[in-house]
Amino acid sequence: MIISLHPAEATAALTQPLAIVMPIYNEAANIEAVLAEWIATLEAETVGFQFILVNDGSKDDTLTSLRRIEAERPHQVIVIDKPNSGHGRSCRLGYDTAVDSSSVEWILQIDSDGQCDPGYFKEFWAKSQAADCVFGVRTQRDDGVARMLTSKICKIGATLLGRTDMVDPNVPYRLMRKSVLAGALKRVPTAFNIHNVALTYILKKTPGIRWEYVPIHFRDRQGGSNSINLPQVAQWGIDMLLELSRLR
Ligand SMILES: Nc1nc2c(ncn2[C@@H]2O[C@H](COP(=O)(O)OP(=O)(O)OP(=O)(O)O)[C@@H](O)[C@H]2O)c(=O)[nH]1
Ligand SMILES: [Mg+2]
Repeated sequence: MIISLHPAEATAALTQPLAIVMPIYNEAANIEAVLAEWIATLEAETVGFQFILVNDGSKDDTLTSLRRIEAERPHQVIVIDKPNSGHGRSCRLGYDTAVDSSSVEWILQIDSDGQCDPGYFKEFWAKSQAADCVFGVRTQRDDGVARMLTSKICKIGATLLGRTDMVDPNVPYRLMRKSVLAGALKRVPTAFNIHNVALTYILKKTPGIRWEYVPIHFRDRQGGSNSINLPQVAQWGIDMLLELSRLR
């Protein structure tokens, strides 16, 4: 049977130690290839995994693709279908779903457009054995100067407000131990928009967390088109600063 689960049902369906949270919006051109690439990589590791695929109100055929993959791999893929609320809130829904599961020990967040190369996962996983957070650092990027500048501005803003180096605060390639993620989520209001930056901010300011980083080559999106424009990026920057200034 093919169903799109509610978060509580998705939590109940999680049975593996590694939950992979993917926010997905209009990625019909990418999603099957991206998942095939990631599943091939993860199956070569010894860890049991399940994807939490958060369809963020896609207007293209993404949901049809997701349902097909879910039907083929019901033990590896869980789909949550919901109206559009943006990358941050979609990640948050995935995180909340994962941390409520007793089987989950680790949460990996990656994007769904193929920018996150699964070739780095082995290094993330190896580093996680002695760490609580393993975050990517986008040292090489194929997605253009505007994206690089946006990330730099994000880093400077978060670092100045937090008075600690936030490294690559918005990186969408991050592996977090459930216990530390659950603690950080309690301090980030669900109504926030830019959840990943807020989470980095809280995690970096929490004493005792063991950090590791993996330098990554961030690819260009593997298909489909960019749906982000300058006014939207400016609005996110404002949201981010307002939200970070509210965190304690
Ligand atoms: N643009 C956008 N992406 C979303 C949304 N909800 C979830 N996503 C997903 O969030 C990830 C990041 O969005 P992208 O559009 O790739 O943003 P980006 O990486 O800054 O830009 P490009 O890859 O250059 O298009 C993708 O995996 C999207 O599928 C949303 O409301 N808008
Ligand atoms: Mg992208």
